[in-house]
Amino acid sequence: MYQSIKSTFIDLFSKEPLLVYSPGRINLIGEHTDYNGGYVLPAAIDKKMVVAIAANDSGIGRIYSVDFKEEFSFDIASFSPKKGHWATYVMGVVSQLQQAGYAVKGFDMVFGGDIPVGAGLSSSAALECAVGFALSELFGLNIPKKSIVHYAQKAEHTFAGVQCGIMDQFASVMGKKSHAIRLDCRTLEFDYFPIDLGAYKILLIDTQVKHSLADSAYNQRRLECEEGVSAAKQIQSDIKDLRDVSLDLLGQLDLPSVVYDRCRFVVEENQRVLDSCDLLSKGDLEGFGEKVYQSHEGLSKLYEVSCDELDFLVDYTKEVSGVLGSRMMGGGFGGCTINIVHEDIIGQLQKDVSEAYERKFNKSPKFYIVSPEEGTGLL
Ligand code: GAF
Repeated sequence: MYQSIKSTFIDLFSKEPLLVYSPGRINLIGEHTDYNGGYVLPAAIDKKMVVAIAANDSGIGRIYSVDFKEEFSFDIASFSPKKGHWATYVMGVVSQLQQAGYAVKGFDMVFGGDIPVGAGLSSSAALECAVGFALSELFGLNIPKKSIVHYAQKAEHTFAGVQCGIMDQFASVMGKKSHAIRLDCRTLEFDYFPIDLGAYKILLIDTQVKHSLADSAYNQRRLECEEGVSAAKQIQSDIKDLRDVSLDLLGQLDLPSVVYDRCRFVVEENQRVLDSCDLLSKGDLEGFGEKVYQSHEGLSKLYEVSCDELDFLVDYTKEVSGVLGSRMMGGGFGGCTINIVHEDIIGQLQKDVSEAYERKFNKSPKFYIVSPEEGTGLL
């Protein structure tokens, strides 16, 4: 993959590029907690977005997408968002760096990778992070890695129009082999949490669907959480985020039932992250698996970000011995489930799930066995 991106670059621009990568991510548990000041447990994976880049003298950003087989150019000195177009993720990061006072000059870029798009593995965050890191390296900007995380997130807000939390970009940049990142999304304090699942593997099952309401529903969930926080502040003024709200306090608030359900999910999910870390530290994989199933139940019934395909896949595994836990992962409305599966049954499970899923939805799922890997770097 790296070689083909590099040779595409040389064919198009007739010079040697700098090559950088940034990975996609999984999340073991802690969904929709990041923008509520809570905890998450993600990891970078061995699926990457790769950027080949070199400077030009023309003040133009020239980008070629290997996957879309399409070129796009913009004037570095004057440009605006192009929502819905892949180039907006690149331009969003350039814009953030410029606003922070970094001198970004003209560049030629080719990007591509093996993170499936729309599968909930954060291909867009990986692209943003790769672009931030590539520009920093190319122009000697020395941008700290945590700032790249921040600019990539802001690019998503301003140029893609999704009010995402910090998890995806943080995991992509800061990932570490064999470890998850236990991240406090309010303070950004984190530690690397060793992931040793013994004979169990992390199997992602890709529904191959991405329902179109995903972005607007995501922003809507954020607003519902903020409504809960505003009501809680009336009673307890030191509350900053849903992370500070107890179930007890939540029960005292006069909230519309939908808002109550959303907030209840977040409060419970946040606790599940902390409990899961305790369980994993003790090697209690069964206990962790139960938390994973509970997480899905909440995402589906209270937070309502699941869909028939995801629910089907999770329910299917409940009958299979050798699966410890399963849940939808990421923003929702499609993408992948994450499953903790004994290595001896993975082959059979894939076969059985494929048949059942095809019968029900008339399409085939995809499977990826993944493990925690290193974050953003030079190739
Ligand atoms: C998406 C967002 F980008 C993340 O910030 C996070 O909120 C996630 O959905 C849900 O946990 O991936």
